Amino acid sequence: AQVGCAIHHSSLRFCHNEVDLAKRAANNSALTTPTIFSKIIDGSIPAKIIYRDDKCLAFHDVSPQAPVHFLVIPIKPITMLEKAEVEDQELLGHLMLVAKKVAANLKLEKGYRLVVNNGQEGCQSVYHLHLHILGGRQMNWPPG
Ligand code: TR5
Repeated sequence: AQVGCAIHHSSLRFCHNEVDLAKRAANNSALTTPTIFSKIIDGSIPAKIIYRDDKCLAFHDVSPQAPVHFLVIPIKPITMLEKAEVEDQELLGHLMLVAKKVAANLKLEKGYRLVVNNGQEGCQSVYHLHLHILGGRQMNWPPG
């Protein structure tokens, strides 16, 4: 990735190294608080939103890794799975049920994959909890 590659939409096309992005995010709180996802929630940055309710939002990933790649995020700014609490149990379940509903709406009848990247070694680059839903092609295992 480029030196000085910030985590925002316009740089993404020049910054393809996800591991490098994750390292930068973990080591630079200025890039992570508040995140780009807060701005998608408040509408100040556009996204292709496909589902919204009072607890969460789903939108297409700007850098899709499969024919269908969308994210489901809570409105509540939980930074990462590791920081979720027992009080978030219902919300976490809700995110998965929304993922399934949106996947069905997008006709992913043959299957799909859910991913949660947690922290630097999990390759997390945006510190607002999100589920990745990938589909529309055969997935492989193990992931990289
Ligand atoms: O690496 P993790 O698991 O943290 O995933 C973050 C995901 O957010 C990546 O798949 C990015 O491609 C995605 N992303 C990043 C931005 C963005 C986005 N998806 C939709 N819209 C986005 N905007 C406007 N800006 C981003 N920086």
